[in-house]
Amino acid sequence: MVGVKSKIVFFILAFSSPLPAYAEEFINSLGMAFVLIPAGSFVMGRTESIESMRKVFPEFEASRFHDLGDELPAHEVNISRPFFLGKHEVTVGDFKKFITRSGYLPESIKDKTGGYGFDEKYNASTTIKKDAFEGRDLKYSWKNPGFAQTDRDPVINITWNDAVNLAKWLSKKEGKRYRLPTEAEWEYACLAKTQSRFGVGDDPQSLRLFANLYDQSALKYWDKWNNFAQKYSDGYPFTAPVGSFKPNAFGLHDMNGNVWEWVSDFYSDKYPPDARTNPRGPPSGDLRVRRGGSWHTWAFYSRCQFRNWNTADTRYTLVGVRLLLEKHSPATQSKRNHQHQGRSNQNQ
Ligand SMILES: [Ca+2]
Ligand SMILES: [Ca+2]
Repeated sequence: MVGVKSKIVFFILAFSSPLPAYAEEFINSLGMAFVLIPAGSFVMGRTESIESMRKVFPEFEASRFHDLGDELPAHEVNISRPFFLGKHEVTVGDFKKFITRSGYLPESIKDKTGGYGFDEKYNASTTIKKDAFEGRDLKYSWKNPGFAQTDRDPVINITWNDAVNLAKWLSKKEGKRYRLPTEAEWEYACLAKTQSRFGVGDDPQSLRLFANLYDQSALKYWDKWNNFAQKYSDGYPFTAPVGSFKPNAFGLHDMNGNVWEWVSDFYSDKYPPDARTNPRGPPSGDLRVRRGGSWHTWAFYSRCQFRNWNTADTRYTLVGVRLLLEKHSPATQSKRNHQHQGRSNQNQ
């Protein structure tokens, strides 16, 4: 049943951009907002040299740059169809509605191993484990990452499988097709028609208004990483309520930082060299990709081109998701066809 609360809203973008003068926004049955992203082409992967990056990130040792080979080769990608993408990361409140209404058991609870959490007793000089995060532990889950979150904060400690099940449940409920974005769709949306490091600029210190990253406000918890923190305080040592920072030119908030976002692709360590249309990644693999960095991530790893990965059952304090809604709903079309065929059979 299509949600009665669903509605289409048009709003004026209050800043100049190469985009149309208005963007289309869709609000789904859980109250989640989706922004229409136009079709288009872009260069996927890193175009700048390591030498150029070293000047911008002088605090990083050489090995960290050598690990960026999976951002190559830069290649042209065509996204042939417009799509709706979550204006925000999925929130604790969104996920709570999903759990309550569907009865779904998140993987950290179902497999009885729990999630990860921030150890509030952590002290860098005295904690033996030398890590502020502990787990897996049954006391941690999407409901409790060890620090306070509001219903508007991004949900974390959810697995790739949990994210996919949320999309499947919404699809069935609304007769539409929700899914995780592909890596290509995610990077295209992050860049928002720019060719830049962050989609909202190139200078890491320019992200103050755009991204919740590892900043001065986090230093009292992790002072050993002073050199890598943003030079300013963004006010959020942990997650921030979604939309606390300014959007990119597509109207998307928190593409850089706040939480890593699961995408649909299996991970491979290099891109195919030729141009592609709507690439979906390798057909099989052991790892799923996550994108965009988090509240605990340095700007270096929050670039639109950076790729990270985990197994599909990983749950962690830095990883959440943003959903994609297909503009044209094949699920609805397929259901109609099926019903039509069923009636035809009955009549024969
Ligand atoms: Ca922060
Ligand atoms: Ca994010």
